[in-house]
Amino acid sequence: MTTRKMTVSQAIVEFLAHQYTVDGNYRERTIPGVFGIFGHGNVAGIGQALKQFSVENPSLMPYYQARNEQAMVHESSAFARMKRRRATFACTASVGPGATNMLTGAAVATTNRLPVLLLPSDTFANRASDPVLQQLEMPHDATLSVNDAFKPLSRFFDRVQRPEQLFSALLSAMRVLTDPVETGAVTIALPEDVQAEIIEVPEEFLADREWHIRRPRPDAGLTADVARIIRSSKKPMIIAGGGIIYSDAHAELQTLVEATGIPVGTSQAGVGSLNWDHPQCQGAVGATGTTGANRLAKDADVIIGIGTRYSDFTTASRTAFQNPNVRFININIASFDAFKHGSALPVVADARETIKELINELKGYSVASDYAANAAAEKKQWDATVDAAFVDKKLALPSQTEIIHAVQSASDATDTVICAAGSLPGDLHKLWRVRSPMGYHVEYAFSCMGYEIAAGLGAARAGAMPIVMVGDGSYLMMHTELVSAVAEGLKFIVVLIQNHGYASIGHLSESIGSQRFGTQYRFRDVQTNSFDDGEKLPVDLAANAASLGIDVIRIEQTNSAIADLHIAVKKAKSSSKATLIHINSDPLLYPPSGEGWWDVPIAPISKLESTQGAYKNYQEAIKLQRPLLGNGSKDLE
Ligand SMILES: Cc1ncc(C[n+]2csc(CCOP(=O)(O)OP(=O)(O)O)c2C)c(N)n1
Ligand SMILES: [Mg+2]
Repeated sequence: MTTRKMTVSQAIVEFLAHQYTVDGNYRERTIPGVFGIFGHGNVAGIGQALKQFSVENPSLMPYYQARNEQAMVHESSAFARMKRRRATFACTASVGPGATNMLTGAAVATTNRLPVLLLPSDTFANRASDPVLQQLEMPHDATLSVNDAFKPLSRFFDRVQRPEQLFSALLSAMRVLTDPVETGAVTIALPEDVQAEIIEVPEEFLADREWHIRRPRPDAGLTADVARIIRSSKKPMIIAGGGIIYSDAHAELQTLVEATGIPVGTSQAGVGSLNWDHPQCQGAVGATGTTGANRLAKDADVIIGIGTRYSDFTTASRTAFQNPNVRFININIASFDAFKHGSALPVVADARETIKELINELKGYSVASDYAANAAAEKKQWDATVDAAFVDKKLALPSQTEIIHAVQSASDATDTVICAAGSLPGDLHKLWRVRSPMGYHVEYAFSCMGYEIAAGLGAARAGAMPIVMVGDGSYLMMHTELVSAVAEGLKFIVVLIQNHGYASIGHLSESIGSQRFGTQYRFRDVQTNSFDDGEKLPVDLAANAASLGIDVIRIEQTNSAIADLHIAVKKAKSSSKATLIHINSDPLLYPPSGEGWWDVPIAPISKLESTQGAYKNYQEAIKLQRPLLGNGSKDLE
C-alpha cells in the first residue's frame, strides 16, 4: 500500500477535495470549498494546509473568508438547501469563541436537516501548555472542551485526538452528510497540535470517492394500502414539506395531484413544491396558512404528509385537523417523521419514488366533484383576498403586505426569496406567490435571526438570484456578510424593512396580553426604566449598509414608496453588484388572516387586565387542540 507523509490538516484538505455526491445523473463535489476564520487554533494547521493546497491546485479547494463564524455556517446551510442537500461547505474555526460562534449555525443546520461540515479547533491534545488561551478548563472533567457543546447539536461528532483517528472520523462525516435521514451538522473537533502532526496517509484515502444519495422505495405492497385508504376517503389532502424539494419530486407531485385532484397545503419548507397558481395548490397551511388550506385541513379525513416534520406551525399547534376520524399517511424518508401523529400509516421511503408508485396505484381515481369544486372556490376566495391586500394604498409608511407585493412583482420566476425570522416569514408564507421549485427559501425550523444575509450569500454561491427580505432586528443581529459580498463581488439583493423593533413579537406580545413590552427599539425612559414609550432611535441602517461598501437605495417616506420600491428592485436586479434597499414600514398593518392559530401559553393568574383577557381567549382556543391519540379536547376550566 502506498502512503504519503502529510500533516493531519493537509490530509483533511486533500481528502475533502476528492469527495463526490452522486444522485441519478447528478455527480458533483460534495465539499466544493472551505469557509474559515483563522486564529491560533487553526492558522498553523488547516490554514497552512489550505494555503499549500491552493498553491498546487488553485481552484480545487477554494477558501472563502467570513466575518463571523455563525454566518459562515448559515452560508453553508443555505448553499446546501439550494443544492437540495447534495453539497455543502466545510467551516474551519479557531479554538474557544471561534468554535462556539458556530453553535447556533449547527443548530440551524440540524433542525433544518441540512448538511454542514464543522471543523472547530480544539485545545491541545497533549496538554503540554494547558491552559491554552481560550481553553474552558473544567476542574471536574479534564476531557471537556467548549466543543462538547456541539454534541447535542450535531448528527455526528468526533474529536481527532490521535492522527490515525482521522480516517474513520472523515469517512463517518461524509456518510452522515450525504445520508438523507441522518444529515445535519457534522462536527469534527481538531485539537490544534493534532492538526499539525504527521500521518502516513494511504493513497486510497485521498482518491476520488463517490457518495450515493439513498432513494429508497416503499416496502412492497405499501403504496397499494395507501391507495386503498385514499380511494375510500372523501376529503383527502396533501401536506407538502421540504422533503418534496430535497427529493426533487415536484414534477411527480404535480402529475399526482393533476390526476387525482387532491388539494395541497405547503409547510414553510414545502413552498415551491407546486407553483402558487397551480389549481391544486392551496398555499400555506397551519398557523401562517391561507383560509383555503386551513379550511380544507380542518375537515380532511385523510392527511397525506409528504416530507414534512409536522412542526407546530404546520399543524397550527395540533388544531389544524378537526375531523374526528382523520387519518395520517406519512411519507417520509426518516422514520422519525413518518411515525408522527398517533394513528399514522408510516411510509418510510423517498418522496419521489413513493409518489411515482402512488401515481400508478391511484390510476383512474379522482376526488369527488363537489369536493374539487369546494377546493377551487376556497382557492379563488383566498387569491382574491390577497389581490385586495396587495393594492398599493399609497402610504408613506406602507404595510409589509404591500412591500412583499412590490418585491414579488419586480422579481423573476426563478429568483429566490430568502428569510428566517420576524413577521416576514409568516407574511411570506401566506402571500409570496412562488413560481419555481427553488423560488422560496425561508428557514423556519430554527427561525434564526441573522440567517438572512449570510444565507443570501450562500444561495448566490449556489447560482441562485437571491432576494433577501430582512427586518431591522435581524439586520442588527447579523449583517456582517455584506462585507463578504463586497469582497467577492457576489450579487444579491437585500430588502431591509425598518419598523423600529420587533413587529412580530410585538404583535404576539399584544395578543397574549403583554402590551408589546420590550419589543420596540426606543430610547430608555430613565424615570420609568422603560423602552416602550420613548422616541424612535436615530439609527440609519441604510447609512450603516453603505458604510460597508454595498450599493444602497433608500426608499423615501412618500406616498410613492411602494412604486419606488418596485423600481428599486428592478434596478437592483439589473446591477452587476449586490444592492441593499432600505424601506420604512408600519408595524401595525397586518396581512389578511388565514384562520390559523399558534399555541403560546398564557399566565392563568395575572394582575394585568390585558393578560386576563388573553387567558380567556386562550382557554377557548386550546379546546381545539387535538391530543396525540384519541379525540379528547383540552379543557383549562
Ligand atoms: C436569534 C434569535 N433571537 C430571538 C428570536 C425571537 N424573535 C423572533 S422574531 C424577533 C424579532 C425580529 O425583528 P425584525 O427582524 O425587526 O422583524 P419584525 O418582527 O419587525 O418583522 C425575535 C426577537 C429569534 N427568532 N432568533
Ligand atoms: Mg423590525
